[in-house]
This record gives sequence, C-alpha cells and structure tokens, in this order.
Amino acid sequence: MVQVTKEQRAEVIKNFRYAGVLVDARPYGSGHINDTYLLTFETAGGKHVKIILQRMNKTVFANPVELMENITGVTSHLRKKIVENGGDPERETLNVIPAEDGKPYYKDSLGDYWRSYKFITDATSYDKVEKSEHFYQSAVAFGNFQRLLADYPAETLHETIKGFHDTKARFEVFKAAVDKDAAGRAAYVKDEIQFVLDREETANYFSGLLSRGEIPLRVTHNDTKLNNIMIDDNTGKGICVIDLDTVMPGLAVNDFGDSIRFGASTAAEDETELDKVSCSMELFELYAKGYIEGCGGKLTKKEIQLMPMGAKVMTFECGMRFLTDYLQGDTYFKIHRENHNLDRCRTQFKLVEDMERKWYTMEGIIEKYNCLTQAV
Ligand code: ADP
Ligand code: GN1
Ligand code: MG
Repeated sequence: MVQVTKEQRAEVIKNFRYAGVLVDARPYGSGHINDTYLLTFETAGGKHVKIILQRMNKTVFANPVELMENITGVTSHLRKKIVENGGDPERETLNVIPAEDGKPYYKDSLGDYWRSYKFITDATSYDKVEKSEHFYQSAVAFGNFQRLLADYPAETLHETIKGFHDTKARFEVFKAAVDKDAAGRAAYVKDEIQFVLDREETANYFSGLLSRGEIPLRVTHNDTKLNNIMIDDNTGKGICVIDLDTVMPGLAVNDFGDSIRFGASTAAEDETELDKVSCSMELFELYAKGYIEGCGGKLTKKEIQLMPMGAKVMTFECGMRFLTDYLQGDTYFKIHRENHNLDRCRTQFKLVEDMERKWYTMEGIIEKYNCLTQAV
C-alpha cells in the first residue's frame, strides 16, 4: 500500500472524537498488516492520553465496514461478559473510538479506511517470549477469549478474509503462484517449493475432519500471535486480546497451533540463522496447559488430541503463505528488507521439520493433559 502522508494523517485525526491537543504521533508496533500509529494528546488538566490509530489494509481486507461491524459486535459482547465477571472493560477488551460522525471508522479523501482504539496502558505486546510465565498467561487469555465467545452468534460474523485458514485452498493458490512465477523467483527456491509439494496431506488434514463433522467450527481469533495479546506490566497476566480483524468461525486447534508457531519457537519469525530455530517442548507444554485451562472444558477430547497437528498445520500454512507472497512479489505481508518473506518462510519450514522430529513428544504431552480433563 502507498505510504501514509502527514497531510493524510492530519485529515484523519481531525475526523475522530479525540479530547485535547495532539502533542505526538509516531508509527507503532510490528504487525505485518495494518499501519499503526501511537498518538499522544494533552488534555485540559495537562494529562497525557495515548490513542491507537490504524489505517486498515485495504488489499487484505476487502470490506472494512463489515470488518468493523464484526469488531464492534465482538467487543460489545466481551465488554458485557467482563462487566458481569467484575473485570475492567476499559483494559480487558479493545475499545473503539468513534469518528466525528459516530461511525466506528473514518473513510479519508483518498478512500482509505481508519479506526481508532483506546490505548491499553501499563501493558506490553511481546514479539518474543521473554519470560515463560508470559507465554503461559497468554495461553490462558486466548483460551478465555475462546470461552467468552463460545455463545457468540457465529452466523452474524462476516468472513473478513475468505478461506483464511483453509489450508487446502491455500495449497492450490501456492501451486498457481509457482506456475505463474510472477516475480521470476521460482528458480531460486526449488527446495522450499518441493518442501510444500511433499506435504499436501498436511494441507488437507483439517478440511477432511471438518467435513466429516469430527471437529466443530467455533468462533475463533485466527491470528493468535504472542504480539496480539497485551500482557499486564504489573501482574504479568494476559490482560487483553487485540487484533480482532480475523475473528471468524474457525478451528480451536488452529488458534492453539498459531500460538505455538510463533511463541514456542526459540528464534524470531524472520531469523536468518536457521540453527537457532527450533520448537521448544517446554514452551509447547506450558501453552497447552494454559490454553486447555483457559478454554474451561469447552474443547472436546478430539480437539485436544489434535493440538500437535494444529501446531504443524498452522506453521506449514504460514510458511507456505510467506513463500507464496515471495513468489508473487511481496504484495501481502509488509517487508522490511530484501528476501524478508523468504527468510520468514525458511524459519517456518525449519519449525515444521523440528515438529515432525518431536512428534511423539508433543503427542505425549497432549495425552497427559487430555487424561486430566473432563472433556468428552
Ligand atoms: P496488525 O494487524 O498490523 O498486526 P495490530 O492490531 O496487531 O495490527 O496492532 C499492531 C500493534 O499495535 C500491536 O502488536 C500492539 O503492540 C499495538 N496495539 C494495537 N492496539 C493496541 C491497543 N489498543 N493498546 C495498546 N497497544 C496496541
Ligand atoms: C499477520 O497482523 P499480524 O501481523 O498479527 C497475518 C497472520 C500471520 C502473521 C505472520 C490478517 O498477522 O495470518 O500468521 O502475520 N494476518 C493476516 O506473522 O493475514
Ligand atoms: Mg497484530
């Protein structure tokens, strides 16, 4: 997407209901999709108030209005439950700040869509596990999120990205990208292409189970990276689940798996020294324990049993998506250096291989917790 100009940002800021005088505005966060800014306002009493402002990615999200309908629906539902449970709805869920016209977004004169949230203070979103306890707490929080949305009317949710975790369909898109070779890069990545082609069964695994009714479709987050959760700086608890763009009907095993892919890796998603990349079984176990606890008995035994497969499928899918984007000329994920998507793809495939090696260890860990649950 075209860079945001200062004039564009100024127009947008004027059109939201903010109190006070703007004293600072800067790019913020390390998401791969939206353009996020941190704004600071000084109010009449001299207090500094922080705000999140985001330009939604219109290449990725075809219908920002429907997307915001999902977010206002989900956050109102969460707010109600948080209040009922005696929690603090200002910090434990995202709070949308309306535009001047009362809508939950603003469409600027260039046709870009923007939205704004209250900034969650005294909390941090981590790109890497710094304390293993944080990872455990993020698992409890993502599990709670799943539980709190268990009675959300799924049929009212728009599918913000069609077939988002339809790994089978993504495999077909990948093959088409190889055939088209739009950026002329296929010859450089023969090994990576072969890695994907050798794993068609992995790509198809969940679609078969779903169509046979062996696992349920639930309201899920679908992008459960560690940096999509705010960890409270004082208590170390997962205080708020953020980045709700992809909340849609999906699989709980995929939510579990995506967290493992990102947070249980011993290295960053774009690490270039592949020797550093492996899937930590200690972190895998901690997350499994926290997620099962957080879901509070809502998961079936079959879903729990499939958790290692969720980890492998999500990691494989993500690697395949990075490689597809590399082949298509880096049009989807934001990149910050040459070959960035290829570097990301390689870490994911290294993790998949490591999970394949550690398969029985992962199954053993999950079996242990599955025996402890009351799930059916
Ligand atoms: P992307 O889809 O690009 O990943 P996110 O919605 O995850 O965008 O936002 C990017 C980053 O901005 C997050 O990782 C987090 O650090 C920060 N952020 C987003 N919303 C808030 C919020 N309400 N309060 C504090 N930080 C936030
Ligand atoms: C994107 O938005 P962000 O950075 O949290 C992507 C996820 C990928 C992830 C890989 C809407 O997540 O699906 O798993 O990058 N989000 C979207 O880091 O495509
Ligand atoms: Mg994010």
